[in-house]
Amino acid sequence: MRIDAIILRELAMPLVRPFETSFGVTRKRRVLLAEIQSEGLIGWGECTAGERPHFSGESTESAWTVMTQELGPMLAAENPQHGGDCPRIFWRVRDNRMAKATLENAIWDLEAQREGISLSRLLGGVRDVIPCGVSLGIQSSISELLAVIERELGAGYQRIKLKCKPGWDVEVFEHVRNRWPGITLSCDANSAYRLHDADHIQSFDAFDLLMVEQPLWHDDFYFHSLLQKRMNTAICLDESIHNRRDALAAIEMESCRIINIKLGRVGGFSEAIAVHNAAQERGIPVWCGGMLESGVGRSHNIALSTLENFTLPGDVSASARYFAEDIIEPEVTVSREGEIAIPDTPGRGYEVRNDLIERLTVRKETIRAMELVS
Ligand code: OSB
Ligand code: MG
Repeated sequence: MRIDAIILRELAMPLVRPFETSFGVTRKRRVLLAEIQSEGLIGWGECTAGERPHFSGESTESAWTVMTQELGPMLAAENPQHGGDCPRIFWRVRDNRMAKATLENAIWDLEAQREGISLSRLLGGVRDVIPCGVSLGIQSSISELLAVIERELGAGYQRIKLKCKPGWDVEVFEHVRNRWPGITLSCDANSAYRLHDADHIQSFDAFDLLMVEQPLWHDDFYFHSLLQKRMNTAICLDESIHNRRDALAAIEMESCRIINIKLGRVGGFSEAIAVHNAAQERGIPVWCGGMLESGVGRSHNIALSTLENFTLPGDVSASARYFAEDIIEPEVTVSREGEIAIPDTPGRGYEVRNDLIERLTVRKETIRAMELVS
């Protein structure tokens, strides 16, 4: 594929409601989009970095810099045939996986369009609908949270994930379980606990949770393996898993029994598929995480979730839960059964709304080929 232009934009997109995790509150997304033009086709990618480097070391600003100064010029100088060529093109740049995924995923989108097949099919997907869950932020009160859960269950979502932290955990689980004894429930600590909390985390076993996501350090396998040995509830790793090797190490050490796969966190579709396959071969189920994406990133998550071993409901939900207006058409909707239907048109299967994207753009840069690769 000849790369004719790479256009990078930053969009300002307020969330319809704030999203609070153990590491902070997000009110307004700074969404980075890559538009790659190639031989009359356009592929789109979205950067999942947070506004601040609090989930991982990447941020909107760092990803912008790495894409405009390093990855964009490298890619523009190449002639990739497949999305899967990108890791080789980007090999000199260490880390910065969310920045890499932005560009790689746009190439996969282009490849699917060129082949005239859906992105799901190109990836090897096997589902025509995917099961959906929701991730619910920390609320101002338990009664507020119960009202939110009631609304999401009413909408059909198959699994409720509660963000938790010390002081917003067992009491919350108790209220939720008393009200809804049978629902599929999980929690996500985003690394809010330490080893001295081990007894406390173990007490989560009383609430029949599907999993406890990333209770300890963001970069740990070993202490999670000690904790997993003490718990009946499955641990799920999110932040710790950056690639296939990490997944193999975590599975080998029994640090987790479930893996959350996020495209940005692992650097794009190639590595996401590799993590998926490694987990599948070892009997470890996976699900697709979310990073408050706009419709572009959401459509990538939807396609990824069609792979065979994505057997658990993901954090992939309706556009309207996040944004008053999404930048894709149609926006993502979820059925009363809590499922998203997979589009089978070429590429991602959702049109981008160019007029709205233009209106939301606060910064734009066209990237040219690197002239001197040292
Ligand atoms: O840990 O899964 C997480 C959002 C931002 C950063 C990290 C996480 C999340 C979510 C929200 O849980 C998932 C979503 O609804 O997009
Ligand atoms: Mg998580």
